[in-house]
Formats: sequence, C-alpha cells, structure tokens
Amino acid sequence: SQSIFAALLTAACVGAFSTTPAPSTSALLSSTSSSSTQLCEAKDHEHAASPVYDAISTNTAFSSYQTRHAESISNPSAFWAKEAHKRLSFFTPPPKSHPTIHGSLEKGDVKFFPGAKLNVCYNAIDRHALARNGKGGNDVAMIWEGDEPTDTKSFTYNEMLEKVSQIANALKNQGVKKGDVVTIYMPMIPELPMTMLACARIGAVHSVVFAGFSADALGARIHASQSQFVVTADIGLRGTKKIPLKDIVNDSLTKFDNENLVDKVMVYERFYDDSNEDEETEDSEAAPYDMKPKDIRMNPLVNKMKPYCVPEVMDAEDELFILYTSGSTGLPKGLVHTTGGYALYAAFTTQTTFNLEKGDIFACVADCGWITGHTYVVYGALLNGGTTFVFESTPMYPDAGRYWDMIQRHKINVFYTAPTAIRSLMRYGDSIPKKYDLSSLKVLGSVGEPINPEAWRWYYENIGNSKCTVVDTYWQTETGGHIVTNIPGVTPMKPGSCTLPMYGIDTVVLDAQTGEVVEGNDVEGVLAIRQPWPGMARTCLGDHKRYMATYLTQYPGYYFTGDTVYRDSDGFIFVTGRCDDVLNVSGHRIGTAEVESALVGHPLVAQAAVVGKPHPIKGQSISAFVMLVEGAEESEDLIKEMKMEVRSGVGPFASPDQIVVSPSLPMTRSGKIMRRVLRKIVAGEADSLGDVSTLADPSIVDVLIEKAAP
Ligand code: 6R9
Repeated sequence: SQSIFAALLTAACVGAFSTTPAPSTSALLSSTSSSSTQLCEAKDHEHAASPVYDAISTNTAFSSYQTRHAESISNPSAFWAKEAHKRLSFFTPPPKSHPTIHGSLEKGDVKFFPGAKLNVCYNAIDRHALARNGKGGNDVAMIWEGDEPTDTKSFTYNEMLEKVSQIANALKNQGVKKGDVVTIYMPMIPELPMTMLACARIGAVHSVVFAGFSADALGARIHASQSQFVVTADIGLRGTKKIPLKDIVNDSLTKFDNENLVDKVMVYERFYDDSNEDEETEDSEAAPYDMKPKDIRMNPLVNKMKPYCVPEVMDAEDELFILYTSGSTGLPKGLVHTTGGYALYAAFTTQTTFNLEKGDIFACVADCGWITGHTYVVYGALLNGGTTFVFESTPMYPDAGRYWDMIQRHKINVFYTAPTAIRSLMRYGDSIPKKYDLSSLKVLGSVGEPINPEAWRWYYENIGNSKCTVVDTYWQTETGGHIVTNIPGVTPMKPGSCTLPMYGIDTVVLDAQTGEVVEGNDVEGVLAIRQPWPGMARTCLGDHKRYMATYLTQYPGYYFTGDTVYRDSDGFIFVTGRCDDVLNVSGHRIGTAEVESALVGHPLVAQAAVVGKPHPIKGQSISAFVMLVEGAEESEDLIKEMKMEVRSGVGPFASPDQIVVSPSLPMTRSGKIMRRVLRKIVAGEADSLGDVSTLADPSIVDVLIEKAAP
C-alpha cells in the first residue's frame, strides 16, 4: 500500500542523511523573530539551515515551533491580530472591539478583520518606497529576466510605484472601476505583475488566466467572470518560440457572448521601444498586430499617464482576485480571495517559510497564471519589502543550466520551483550545476506535487551543496499560501514529506468514509483543516453552493483539501494523492472532466474517460480511453485530431500522452465509469484491480489490459 511505500522511502532517506550536523541553537532561533516590514539584515554566509530529520526531540528550535504552533491554534484571533498589526499597514486598523475572525467553516462565511481598511498595492509598494525617510525607494523591488539571458531589467520601489501608478491610471482611463473584473492573459513580462498590482491599487479584481490556456478555456473564464476588460500582449516568448496571445484573445471573444461582453482589449507589445516614443501614437498604424476597434495600445497610453495614482481604500473583505482552477466537473471554478486575509497570509508565509531577510533576492520561477505566481512571485516578497525575481523563459533555454546560471548572475538567495523541473534537470547530470557558483543560495523550495526523495536529494546536494534548507511546501489555490511545510532552521526536513502544519493551521487526518478524526501516528486518511485561516478562499465566484459542497460540507466543520495523506510514525505528513478526479501533470492541476469534455468534442468520439498515469518526470501523464461512435475506425490521424481537440479545448499542457480506443469503457451497472480500474491498468498494476464484480461487463477488463497496459 502507499503508506508502506512512503514509510520505506522515509526510512531509506533519513538513514542517508542522518550524519548531517544540526546547526547551532542560536542560528536556529534567530530565524523566527524577524518582522516583515523590517526584515532582519542577513548575516553574511550565516544562513539558518535545518537539520535533516534526525533528532527532533533534542532540538530547541523544534520545541519553539511546537509552542508557537499550539498557541496559534488555541487562540487564532490573538495570533492573527498580532501578525496583521506587525505585517500590514491599515488606513483603518481592525476595530479593537471586534474579534479578528468572523464566521465559521460550518457556515462557510469566514471573514478576517471586516471593517478594517487597507490597500494591498500600497502595502506591497508605497510603504517600502517611503521607508527610511524615502531611502527605501532605492531598494530593488523586482528583477526581471526575459527569454534571452541578456534581456534583464530591474525596478526600484520608486520605479515600481511610478510604473504601477501609470498602469493604474491607464486602466482607469479606459473605464475600469473599483469592483470590475479585469482578465489578464499575459506572458511573464514585468507588466504582468505590475498590472496585477495596478488592479489592486484601484480596487479592480484581477483574474489572471495562464497564457498556456487555449482560446476556448480563456473564453470560458472571461464569460464566467463577466469580465468587460482584457489585458494581454501581442506575443509571448518561450525559448525563442512566439506564442500569438493576441490572436488567441481575438478567438476567445468569438466564444459565448464575449464579443458583446468585453469592452476593451488592452494590448502590451513585447518589443515596444520606449525610446521611439515620439513617433508612437496610441492608435498608430504601426501596431505590430492587427488592431481591432476595441484594442488599446497599452505602452504609449501608460507612458503618458501621471506617475502617481491614489490607492483605493478597500475593506479587508473586499475581493482582491479570482483565480480559476480545476475541480471534478468541467466547469472552471473561480476561487475568490479577499484583501486583508490574503495579504497577511502571503506576507506571513513568505517570510516564515523562506526565512526571508532584508536584501534577499527571492526567485519563484512559477508563472503568474497559477496561484504560486500570485502569492510568491507578486505579493509575498513585495509585501515583505524584498526583491522578487521574475522569469519569462523556460529552464531548458538556451540549455539545461539556465536556472543555475541565473542564480549565479543575480546572486539569488531563495529559489523556488516544482519537482517536475528538478526531475527533468537531473537527467542532464551533476556536471551542469557544478559549473556555476550557487553559494548565494540559502533556501530551496519545492511546490506543486510531492517531491520524490531521489529528486529531493539531488536538489539538496547538487543545488544546495548540502547546506541549504529544502522546504517542501504543500498548499493549494484555495489555501492562498503554504499550509503544510517545514521551516528553515526551525523544523526538520524529511525528504518526501511536506512535514508539519504552518502556524495557525490546524490540520487533521480524517477517515474518508466516516469523517472521524484519525488520531495517532502511522495512519492514513484525507487531509482536512479544523479552523479558518486568513488566506483561505472565501467562495467560488457566483457559486457559493459549489464552494460549500466541494470544501466545507463533505466533512462538516472542516475544510477538505481533496488530498489523501499518510502521517508517519513521527507525525510527519506525506501527500499520497488526490481523492477526486483531479490530475497533476508537471505541477499543473488539470480536471479529468475538462479533458474528457474536450475529447467528446470530436464528432467521432462517443465517450471518454481520462486517468493519470505515473510519469518519471511529469509526476503524472494523461491517459485517455475513448469509445468511438458506431462505424468510426481507429487511425493515426484520428488520434492526432483527438489530441488537437484537447489542445484547443484546454491547452497544450493538457494533451494526453496516450489515447486508447476501446470498444467500451468499464462501467458499473449504475452507469459510472470505474476510473480506478483504468488507473491500475495504465500503471501496470492490473494484477491488483480489486473488486470488479459491479461492472456491467467485466470482460472488458481483459480487452483494456491487452490494449493499454505498459
Ligand atoms: C500550490 C499549488 C494543489 C494540489 C494539492 C496537491 C498538490 C501542491 C504539494 C502537493 C504534495 C506538495 N500539491 N503542493 N502535493 N506536496 N508540496 O500547487 O496549487 O495548483 O491548486 O494544486 O497540488 O494535490 O491539492 P494548485
């Protein structure tokens, strides 16, 4: 079973690392006490490191974790009130007479500090620019590196304030008002984080759609959020390849009623040259794309705007952004995050998990189209007054040394990526990272899926030189920030385990069937959370019922993560998989239903069932089983066409690796597809299919094994 597998892996890895010396107690303790707005000065080369799991019982820092964690969940209102006071600037502070936390998980009406007023953009930029009598304005807020390693830019806090203000003024100029939803479909250029911050500044709600999504998927998200404004760029660049984003936006407007819905399409130009400004006009014929009547050339418009925009006064519970994610149905699910709680949790977790210190360069190489990009590229480091590093290209361009080259050139201190990237870079061998000076690093992060101990070890030894803490951060779009992770210098590392709950997070393991709390260690179940926390999504846009049904009423009184876990004999958490029909391909969360509905969009496909298959680099790859309509013949061209359906229905990243045409699918007598059987078959575990007696036609199993087993 999975638990035994996890236990064996743990035993093997702990053994391998048990000789690593634990850092001194003072080093361990110093990392917990720094405040975000006034980050501690980093002491040269005296980075706090964690022991690899060996001696938690004798570790003073670990007992400080236990004490602080216990306090944080026994009196969460006091804990979060204190953190909010320390980490955020309010126009109107949380009213003293009110409790911090309102509502409950049972009722699904959680609020943090309602009535308090603040602006997230002001917190991320202005107050750092104003700090130290304005000297803070010269600190570097953002370093950007484009597709070409030579294409870099950096922005001080003063420059960020000006540029974001100009973009905010441009949005206003085009009619965007407080509360409006702005869809952002952009490549990773500096204007992407800046546009998100500009929305926050004027109280507009950003809805970033990952620029790998197809026109259909983008169109569905524009429609679902009733967004009248779209911000995009003419093209995106990835490893010299040009992605025609503007054409995709044009196409997305032909879906639903979007042509009538969308008022303005604001277009940045990837190669706009500011120095030619005099010759450029907003409606120039020279636009490098076919301009439509709704299109606005953003660069010249932004450049002529005033460099200051008054930040809107927002309630702590006003919406900050929507982010769509995959669930068990084909419909996109727009999670809503609000202002005060999200900002607090982004600031708090960034500093705590990465031990962020003053002057640190923090590189999260995720795309802003995912929650990791929201919390840890845009908001987290800036709310702490740190320097965020924004990356446009891919880890493979121009070669597999790109990440390590960037770390060397920019002296990056914290580097945060996904296991799939680590696994693919590992294949190129140890000699590649050895060519670079990686000594600036102190914390390495992993996110998006479980990291297998082999990849963990490679990352720890070859990138971190066995000196950096590797943090395995478990969280979700819904949680806003890390909910289970180790903490540098405070809690031990255990390869393959995301370890222990964050402060303020009251995790429990529940029995999936009975919903009872599973006590003790060496146990399995589903992961749930017993108390509200500031970063939790408050609702699904326009569908609070779905929010309740997916997260809160399955196990009343708990937030349900949808993940199954094993808690080992030391109480450390290992995520073992999902209990819903959500796949994780290269750290991308993909709903089986979305892929299936794209497949049945092909006129010759009658029915489709999609499952994940274990993949050595991507974590999971997609296997699809399809039944064709009467009389249709299987052919190579047809398989290609089906893949095209998925590329255009969802996006290229969701394309199935394997499509199996089958005479029928394993249906139960009540008409449900038994995906469990398909999962086992593609994983090569057909000898342990379990009970298939409820299948309408059990003989189909042998046919499928014959066709699909590896
Ligand atoms: C942040 C993010 C969430 C799902 C989550 C889980 C998986 C994320 C993980 C992890 C094991 C980790 N997941 N981090 N599993 N260890 N460190 O990825 O958000 O895209 O919403 O995905 O990803 O299954 O439920 P999101």
